Amino acid sequence: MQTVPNHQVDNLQIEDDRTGLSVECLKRAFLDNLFYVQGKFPKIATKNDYYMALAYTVRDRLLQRWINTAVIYTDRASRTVSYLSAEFLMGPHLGNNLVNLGIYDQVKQAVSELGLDLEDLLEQEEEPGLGNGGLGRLAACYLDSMATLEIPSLGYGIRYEFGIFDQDIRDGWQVEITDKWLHCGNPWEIARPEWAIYVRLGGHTEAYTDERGRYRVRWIPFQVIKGVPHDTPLLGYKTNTANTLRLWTAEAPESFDFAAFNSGDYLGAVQEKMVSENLSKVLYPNDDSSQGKRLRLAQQIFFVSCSLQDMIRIVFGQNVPLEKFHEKFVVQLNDTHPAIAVAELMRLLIDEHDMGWDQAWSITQKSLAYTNHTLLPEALERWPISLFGELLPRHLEIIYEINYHFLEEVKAKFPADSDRLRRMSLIDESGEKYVRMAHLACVGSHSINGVAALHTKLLQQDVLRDFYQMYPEKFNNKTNGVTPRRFIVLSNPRLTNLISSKIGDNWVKNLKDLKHLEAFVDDPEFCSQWRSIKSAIKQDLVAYIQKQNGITVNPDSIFDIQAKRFHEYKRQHLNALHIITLYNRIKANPDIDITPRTFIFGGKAAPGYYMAKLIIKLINSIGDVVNNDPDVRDRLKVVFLKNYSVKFAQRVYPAADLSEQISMAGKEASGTGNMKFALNGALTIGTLDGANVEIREEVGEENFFIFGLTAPEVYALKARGYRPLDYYHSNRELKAVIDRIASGHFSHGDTKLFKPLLDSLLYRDEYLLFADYQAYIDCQDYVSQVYRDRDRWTRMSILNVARMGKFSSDRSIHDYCQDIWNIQSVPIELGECIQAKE
Ligand code: GL2
Repeated sequence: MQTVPNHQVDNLQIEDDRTGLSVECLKRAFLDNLFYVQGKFPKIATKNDYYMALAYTVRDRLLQRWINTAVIYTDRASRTVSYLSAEFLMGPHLGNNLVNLGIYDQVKQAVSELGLDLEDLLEQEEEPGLGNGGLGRLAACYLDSMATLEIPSLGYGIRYEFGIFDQDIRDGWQVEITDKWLHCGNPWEIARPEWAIYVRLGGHTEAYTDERGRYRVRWIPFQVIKGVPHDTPLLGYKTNTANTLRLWTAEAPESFDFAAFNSGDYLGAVQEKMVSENLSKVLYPNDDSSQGKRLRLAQQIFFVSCSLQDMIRIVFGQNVPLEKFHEKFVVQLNDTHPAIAVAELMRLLIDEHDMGWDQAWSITQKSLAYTNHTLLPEALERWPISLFGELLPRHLEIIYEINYHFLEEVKAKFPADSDRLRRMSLIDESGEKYVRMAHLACVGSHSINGVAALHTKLLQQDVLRDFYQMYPEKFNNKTNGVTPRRFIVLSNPRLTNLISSKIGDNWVKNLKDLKHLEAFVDDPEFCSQWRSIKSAIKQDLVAYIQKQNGITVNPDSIFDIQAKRFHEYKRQHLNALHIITLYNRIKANPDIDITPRTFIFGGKAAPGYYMAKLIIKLINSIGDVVNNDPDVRDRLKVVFLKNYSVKFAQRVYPAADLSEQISMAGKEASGTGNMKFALNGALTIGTLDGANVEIREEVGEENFFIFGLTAPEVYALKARGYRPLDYYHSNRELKAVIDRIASGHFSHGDTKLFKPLLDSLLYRDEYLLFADYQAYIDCQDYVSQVYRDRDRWTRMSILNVARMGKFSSDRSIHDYCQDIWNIQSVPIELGECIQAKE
């Protein structure tokens, strides 16, 4: 950056143009950007022009902090967390930046004085949907917390041209539409072509002896891809720290193969460019499952190699010797998607930087830490050796060598236990050979953590048991958290204001302070304000549903919401069985007294996941019947809100009365939606799964609706031999529900449509819906009864919010810093960079 003399920095001109926060200054800057960046004037400007002008106005204010932060980190060579993640589900940036800069109200006023509505402009932002669900959103919450806690950090990932698909619903079925989030440009990022990095793929290796007589390996690749970083500043809440999200775009090293071009083969010349760019084209839309596709492995090595090489560039740039890589960087692997980092860092240190094996291994292990996010066997990544070796021949050799040393260690610790060697090997040799990425991550990291207490326990007892016995000291738990900035302050301003009017606003940074709300739980005025806020937010959602779905919803009904990815283990269909149970009761007795409910669903299914898509169809079909049956008399409504996203989630969480967290125990690693709902005053109906266990512990069991089998009970039942048909035959209401679906009642008489789903329940029921059915229905009946006592419900809601302090991502990040990263905060003073230069 060019040095600016001090007298000019203090000069009002600079303040006003780029950094000033007054309403007048914001207005001027906004019009300036409209003119100079968008090339428009108000009469012909589109809404998007206005959004862009505002985004640039806000970005200018971030840049001042971002550059200050970078200067200080560089000068001090600060220890830095690299968070490697194939997904970052950031959500819209504008609103969050306004909150974190503390200028939401000024900007609202500024645009309103220009005749515009801030909410309208916020709506305009295309969200970067670069993630599937919880795992990607967690990464985003963690970046927010790291900036807020002033922890130097870099988020590294892929800048997918197409993020998670847009979901439309046609005739009740999910239809996928490509997500063109970049079509109007992205005002938040800055491309850094000068820091491009080259990544090799394919080809073969050759052994040679170097000038010092050492055995070395040379990798002759088939293809080289160029990675171009695109940086987005991420500002902490009311701090000057702005960290960086660095996402890589794949390009061909040269735009044209000139040899092919000159020989007239134009298309052949462009071919390489197209093949290369494919790498960062699209996000794989599978949540919690892996399909072993070549392009996916290529994406993983691409972003991991770019990121590690970038870190090495930074290490050299800050005059840190490479032997101290692990002192400068700690690299957190967000699931196994970046686990190839173990082999890639070894390769970089040994082949490219001349280091010996032992030292390289020590640096690798000290640098890397691995977070596991799943207990589902289908999500544990493994790559067929043939595919792996073809794409990454050198990495395969390195993995074989790591495996050799590792199995020697296992033999030494557990002599004469060949079965253990087979189980723990980095290579699965039971049939076709595979590389096991979770094993690679465990062996190459100094820390292995789960994301909720129960999840970590189950990893230790089951999925990673051998590794726990081998390295007990590596294992630790870090219960997930969510950022209160986006998920209360931004998304629920009414609740935020009420809370702050009573206890001040410290809770935004210290979420445990919410406990001071408990003092008001018996204050009738406060309770009535609490209730009217929920009611007003529900009214907003009613209007939205009316507009989007054309369904009229009763705002006084229980807003019973299940919003998350569609997956059989999450059991949206158990929720559907409850709806039909109530419907059957009404059909049998139209005058029955039931508490009115609105069942709201949101979420996408992986495009190739047939059963999940059939569950979406079932819910929509139930809605079509129930919503239009005169017997129901508006006591039940079923609403499917299409295209669930972060933007949308922010609208939905605040409106919920009841949060559905009903996965089969032992399957949901943590869940984070459960936290966002409870933080907004919803009560939870849930199983003892994932973080539900800890949420219940915190809010008190009397304020949580628990039901169903526990994880050990699930295992025991399965071990005994589970027979869903027995439940079907012995439970009258359950049988009536299944029969109602089978009869074609929800499918215009078509008895085949839902047969695959019914058969899967009647003859397998892998996720034990039938076993949990009665407990669920009983619990829901209890919910309906409690809801009628409005004072009691309000009290429970307040206590839920007051006791959610543990689930701030600030707490999670604080724990990572202490137990895994060994890193301290680096406060940023504004202006220091300029003074430091003088
Ligand atoms: C997940 C888990 O399924 C979910 O329970 C957890 O809260 C998040 C974040 O830790 O990670 N694992 C996974 O693969 N996805 C998740 O959401 N997609």
